Amino acid sequence: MQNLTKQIVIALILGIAVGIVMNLFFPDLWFNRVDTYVFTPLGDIFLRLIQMMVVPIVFVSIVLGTAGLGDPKKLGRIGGKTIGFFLLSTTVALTIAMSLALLFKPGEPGILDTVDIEEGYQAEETPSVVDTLVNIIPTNPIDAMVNGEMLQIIFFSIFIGFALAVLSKKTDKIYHLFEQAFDLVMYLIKIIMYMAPLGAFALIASAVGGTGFDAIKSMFAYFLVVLLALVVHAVVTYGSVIKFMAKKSPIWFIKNFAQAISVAFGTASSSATLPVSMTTAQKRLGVRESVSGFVQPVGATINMDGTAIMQGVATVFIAQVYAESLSLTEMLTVVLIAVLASIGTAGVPGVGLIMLAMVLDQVGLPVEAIGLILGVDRLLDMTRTAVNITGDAACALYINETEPDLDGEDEKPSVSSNA
Ligand code: DAS
Repeated sequence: MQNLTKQIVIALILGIAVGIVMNLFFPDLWFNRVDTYVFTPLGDIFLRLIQMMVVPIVFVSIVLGTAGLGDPKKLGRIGGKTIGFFLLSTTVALTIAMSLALLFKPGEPGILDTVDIEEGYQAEETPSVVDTLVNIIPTNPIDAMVNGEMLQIIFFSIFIGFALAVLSKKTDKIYHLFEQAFDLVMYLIKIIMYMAPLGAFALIASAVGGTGFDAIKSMFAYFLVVLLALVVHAVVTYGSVIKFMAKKSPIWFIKNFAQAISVAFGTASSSATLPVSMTTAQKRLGVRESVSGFVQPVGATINMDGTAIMQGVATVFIAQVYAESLSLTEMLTVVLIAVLASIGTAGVPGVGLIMLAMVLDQVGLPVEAIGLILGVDRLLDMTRTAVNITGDAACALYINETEPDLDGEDEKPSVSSNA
């Protein structure tokens, strides 16, 4: 397990211990002094650092993710099939996630509705579905960035990325500028994530100190529902794709792709796992290099089913802890944002949590509640990253088995007969 992961797990355990001791033996001291002047400010500092990076990372990574797809005219059928598969599978992932969260209610009985919530917090009235879709188009993109209108920022970013893809060489300097901006943003996030253990300690201690064992119960209920959704999506969705669309055995797929899955789990980074997942898909699953070379890098950039699952469960969970119910429009907004945001979610540790802050903000839920789930997020990050890259490989296998050899393509390598 990575060093940062160990630190966060230790911070989680220490935070729970401190929270329980303060909640049981020093409640007055806790509320009047310790939490007010130490833990809450520390947690808020970490959350504000995360929120500070949302607009930059969404804008830069979605522009690059879209531009990286290449000229739509040249994407051809494989490109269209791949992107269609990714958007559909992420939508299915979110549907599974939110359905299970609504079914098992991990956030009830609404522990935070009895604790002082952010002054004046009220779930904002959300517009109708039609208004939500029309409002995606920003009348002033700079204004959208200033006000954190994320759907408008995402739309504008996709538009720019599309133009960069079509204009290609004419705008390669701008493209490289975005590449450098991406490296800058990811470096800043890396620095912020070093504060994650301290942030996790402060936020979970504050949550447990304020609500006692209820916070721990809610946190682990959330953890279990996310894990369940990840397993259901991997087994049902990917299993069906492999069996009925790629006409292969899911058991054979898992046995041969297990090495890449374990690297993704260990690194919590799709990007770091990409070389292994591509080699494994080509050598063990028999995916042609040309298919693997397009589908998996694109998938590592724009296809994050595991991350979308966390965001879907977390949003419903946090609404429940504040005893709020999400309207159909709000749930559709979550799906739309999470699917579009997955285009920009970079394949590095912890970035899904940053995107979650954006999703919560867009449906009027307080970002502070991330404190309830931050402690277990790193463990979930490892699991959801494994799902992210498995989805990319399942798509690559499906494309490989259903698309004829491309011009001059290398022959499809023979794969063991027990496939
Ligand atoms: N760790 C990210 C990845 O590499 C996913 C996430 O943060 O949700 O896929």
